[in-house]
Amino acid sequence: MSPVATILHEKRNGYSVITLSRPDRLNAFNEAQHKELRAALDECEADMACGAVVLTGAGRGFCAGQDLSDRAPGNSNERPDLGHTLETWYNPLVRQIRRMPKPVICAVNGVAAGAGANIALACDIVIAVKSAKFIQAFSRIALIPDAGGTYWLTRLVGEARAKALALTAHPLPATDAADWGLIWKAVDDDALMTEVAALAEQFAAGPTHAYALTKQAIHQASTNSLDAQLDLERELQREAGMSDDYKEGVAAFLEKRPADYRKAKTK
Ligand code: LHQ
Repeated sequence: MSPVATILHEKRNGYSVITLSRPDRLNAFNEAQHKELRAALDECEADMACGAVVLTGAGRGFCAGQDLSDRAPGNSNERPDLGHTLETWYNPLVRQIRRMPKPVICAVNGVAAGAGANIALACDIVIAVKSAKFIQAFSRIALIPDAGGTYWLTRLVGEARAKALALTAHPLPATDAADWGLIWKAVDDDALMTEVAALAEQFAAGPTHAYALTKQAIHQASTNSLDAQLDLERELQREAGMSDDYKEGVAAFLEKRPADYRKAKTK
């Protein structure tokens, strides 16, 4: 019997949709799901025809983090090395999403808990259904936020809210998450995939390399000095300005027509 797929990877016109697919466990991660997700992301990274990646979940949840039945200490004296789990699976996943040279949109279709919440926050743009909740569930099981949680929370909502969310495991409604700037927006439940598809199509038709450079600059902004950031912008803009996409963008502007970046890519 072939193993059951734990993700679905659908290639659409110019972008990919990856769906975490263990709905009976709210798409909690086991090793198979990590492996399959990483392979799908590798494919998206290498595929020149893929201009954006959408990450979402099957069923009523987005992702409940680590599958706890896989990492239960049990009754024995042997304790699981969670640091090893992070080093092997979660940290490479977060790094892979971050460095993806095209926009990654997270379509949060339901509850996002534990590492599931923080993998969503690692994505470039997070759009959630209004009924979704973001839960830093870690303290309930005597752990600390991982998968970048302490990094995303502190930077996105500040120390006061970061500490309260992490220490209380308060289920933050998506509408509050949007008001606080933790995510881009919360939309009506039945509008999620239409909104996300429209955005992915916009990115698919857009200047992919400029998006990659923009991500790179923004990622470095919070740790760079102003001088270092200005230098970085100079270098990245130099690179952007040499591209066929820039040539096409300016030509389209001057000719008062929409830019055709797919055409520019084939030149
Ligand atoms: C689950 C899970 C789950 C297994 C729901 N595992 N089955 C990294 C490194 C290494 C190790 C440790 O962790 C980490 C990072 C982490 O992510 S730690 C945090 C792990 N996640 C959690 O603590 C969240 C656990 N889940 C929940 O608190 C609830 O399920 C939430 C609040 C997400 C949703 O609650 P409900 O809507 O009431 O759903 P439910 O609890 O009834 O769950 C539905 C089913 O999914 C249920 O199974 P059942 O057979 O009873 O229908 C749950 O057992 C299962 N499930 N999360 N993480």
